[in-house]
Amino acid sequence: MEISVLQKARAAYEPKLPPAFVNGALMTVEKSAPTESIGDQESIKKLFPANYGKPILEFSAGEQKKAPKPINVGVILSGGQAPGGHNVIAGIFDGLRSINDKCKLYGFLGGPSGLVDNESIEITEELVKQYRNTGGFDMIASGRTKLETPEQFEKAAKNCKKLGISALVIVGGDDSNTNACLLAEHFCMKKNPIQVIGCPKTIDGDLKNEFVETSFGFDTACKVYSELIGNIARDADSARKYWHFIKLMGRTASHITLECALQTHPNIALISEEVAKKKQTLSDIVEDIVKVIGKRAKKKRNFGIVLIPEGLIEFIPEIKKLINELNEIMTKDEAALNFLKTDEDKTSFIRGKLSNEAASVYVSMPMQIQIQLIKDRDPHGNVQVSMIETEKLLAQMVENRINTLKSQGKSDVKDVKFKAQCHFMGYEGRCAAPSNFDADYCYTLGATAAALVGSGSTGYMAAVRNLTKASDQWMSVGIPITMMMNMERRHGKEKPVIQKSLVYLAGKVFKEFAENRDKWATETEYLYPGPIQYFGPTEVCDQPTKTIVLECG
Ligand code: FBP
Repeated sequence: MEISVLQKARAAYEPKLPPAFVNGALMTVEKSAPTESIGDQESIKKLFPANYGKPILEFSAGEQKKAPKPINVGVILSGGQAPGGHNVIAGIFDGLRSINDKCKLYGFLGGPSGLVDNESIEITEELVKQYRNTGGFDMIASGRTKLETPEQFEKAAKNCKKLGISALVIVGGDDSNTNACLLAEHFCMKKNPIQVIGCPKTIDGDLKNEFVETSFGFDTACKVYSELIGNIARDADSARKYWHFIKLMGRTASHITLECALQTHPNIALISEEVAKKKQTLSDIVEDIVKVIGKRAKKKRNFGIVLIPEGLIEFIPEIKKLINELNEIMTKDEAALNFLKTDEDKTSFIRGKLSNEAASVYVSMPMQIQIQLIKDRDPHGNVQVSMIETEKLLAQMVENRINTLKSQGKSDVKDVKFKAQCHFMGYEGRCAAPSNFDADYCYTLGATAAALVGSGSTGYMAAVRNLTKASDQWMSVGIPITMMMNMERRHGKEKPVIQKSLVYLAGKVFKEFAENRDKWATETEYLYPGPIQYFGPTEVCDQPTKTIVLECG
């Protein structure tokens, strides 16, 4: 297989490991006092009697006395791709080899379904070599099957037994790690000694808390999007005729939009969590954008950049209410809806079932958006926000509003010449070659997962602390997954879940943005971060995100 020149050079990159791994993944473990879940302690304790209250584990260099017996481990990549996944696998592989040369690593294919359907490959030295420091999850592929029923757990146990697997590493987001903990608990209760370890992955950056500083992939994805936004901003300032509406992935949370705003200084960045707090309507948002467009036009700046988080519409209270009603109708009337052939028939059926308030919001939207809002939900029951063209919805509504104001002779928009270009950035960044930060972090996460396996732990998430410092000060830890849990209502039932982290409006990251945004709105102070640099001075190549620096630095 032919590979690019950069890929060749990247293959030779040796990810930095904290000094604790100087003798490999056979380490000394220090235990904290027993822990509590972040909320609903009684309920979580009852649901996880075997795993609740475990201590935090901190690893330090141990003696390199190989384990007497080899361990067979299975790894699963779950959910959306995130840069660095292959380095997690490489870290587990090398870590296991340091425990015992005969340890074997199996990759379950296509995500959690591979474990249930027994589709796997053995991950060999040769295979790992081809994927070190590369982006993507293509070594074993990913999938979104939810691993949550006792039947699936039993199939998983049977398939592990066939391969002699005594530990699983599940690399995923908040939902997948919650399910990893349910699986760990199931095995403990069945007295099945299979260990289950989780790994924090998602470009969305919403799997973080007091114990996990960031999820892997966020760093690289934000850097890729920021490069592209910077390029578009420079084009905007060169042509001086377009407003660019850029929607950014991130599902529910606006962390990606906020980080990209700090990296590029756009004229407008909407933050869903703030929209919800201020209870803004869609027309309030449009009005705010039109105001900025009007002010810039007065300065002869008929161009600009608007960043829009992917999950925005779910945070607008009137649309949230509409989505809740749509979810109910789509569940209750699934058969009737499936019977209808055209999108027009479906949307008109739905309109008839909505409350008056929700129906008036629904019909106010362009037909394309009405159709997108009733597309299939993902296996976790979420609206597939990446399929809703919020950027086009806003650009269209802004244009309509400007035309209305112009027809009323309003002076605010007198100088406006509005032409929009719409973009959606998501898939462009999810499989990028990991930045040095993600390459190092992921390799360390993999090595930590191997150390957790070596120490006989289960129900833990691999984590690395001190990430804003140089890697020689990083600390490798195991966090009991129950510790990050609380109870939340999902699909009408109370469920134990890892709490999702949304943008904290009183936090330093949002404050930094809020203090600067008025200036960025009317001036043209774009920053052009340029492409990720893999080779060169550390201040150019090894910088973590502004988010993590402000939160943990
Ligand atoms: P995860 O939460 O699984 O990491 O997925 C991240 C993400 O990229 C979201 O930002 C986006 O909404 C979603 O995946 C898109 O899903 P899909 O890849 O199924 O289109």
